[in-house]
Amino acid sequence: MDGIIVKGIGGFYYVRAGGDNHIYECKARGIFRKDRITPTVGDRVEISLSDGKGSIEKIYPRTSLLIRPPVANIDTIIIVVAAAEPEPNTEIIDKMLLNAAIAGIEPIICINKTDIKNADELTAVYEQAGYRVLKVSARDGIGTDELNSVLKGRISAFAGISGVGKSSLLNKLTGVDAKTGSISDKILRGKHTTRHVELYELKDGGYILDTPGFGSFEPADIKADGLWRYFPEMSDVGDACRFRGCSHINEPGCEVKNKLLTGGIAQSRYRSYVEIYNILKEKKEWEKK
Ligand SMILES: Nc1nc2c(ncn2[C@@H]2O[C@H](COP(=O)(O)OP(=O)(O)OP(=O)(O)O)[C@@H](O)[C@H]2O)c(=O)[nH]1
Ligand SMILES: [Mg+2]
Ligand SMILES: [Zn+2]
Repeated sequence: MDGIIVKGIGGFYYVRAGGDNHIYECKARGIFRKDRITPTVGDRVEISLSDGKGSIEKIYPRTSLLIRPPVANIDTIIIVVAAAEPEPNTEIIDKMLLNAAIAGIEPIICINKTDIKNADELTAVYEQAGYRVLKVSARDGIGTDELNSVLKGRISAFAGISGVGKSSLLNKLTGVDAKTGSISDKILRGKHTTRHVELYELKDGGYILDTPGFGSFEPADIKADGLWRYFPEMSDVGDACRFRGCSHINEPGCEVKNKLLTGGIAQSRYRSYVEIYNILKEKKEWEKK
């Protein structure tokens, strides 16, 4: 029987399989450990049943694999941002966009809490950069139909820092009561509300993953000199600079700088570029030692 791993806890994998969408508790066969393959949430698998006990027999090839959070076959990363409370942090957003691009997964920006503040400026920055932006309010149910149609039939993951409303959106979309918490609760406890990795089935088909609030950035295995290619609004001009191999930081005749001056690249986006460029450069220097 074929299915999909929707949750993994303490060596057990929970596989949704069969026509009735039953969830089977399964163990993984030892062969996977030998081959160093770890069954991962999102994996499409073949399971067998004996005496009511499930066993994962086969893991089908993955289309993508994220390490943090560990999840396979994600089609779309929904970067959830709040229009306010907490204030959007463009550097964190840009790092998440980069991480998605490196993983080869399409990112979409979803601005929540538009009932508190309009998000026109932020929307303009990211639409100009070439990303798809959705404006929603989990509280008032605004924009959730459009979000739903984007997610339909795909496996998607919510990413975003704590308190932006990932779990609240998930509740709206699935009817599942994922844990939500008020910001003050979180500050008091100093902890995130959502802790484990789980795929939830959407009402219209497809799966959504609620991930613990994360905004960290691991300098990935890309070179500083190729970073600009991951910024869509730079990738179309970065080859036209006066100097080949232009870093778009200080060189004269830089087309990226020109585009920045004429407003074709947002200041905040360019700031993130320089910041990440420096992180990647420092990492390389450090590795040389
Ligand atoms: N005004 C307003 N408040 C919202 C909206 N969506 C969520 N909230 C509130 O924001 C707070 C945080 O929401 P959560 O859904 O727990 O946020 P989260 O992103 O899951 O946070 P973590 O699990 O810690 O990563 C809660 O108090 C929600 O009620 C919204 O659209 N408008
Ligand atoms: Mg949550
Ligand atoms: Zn340049």
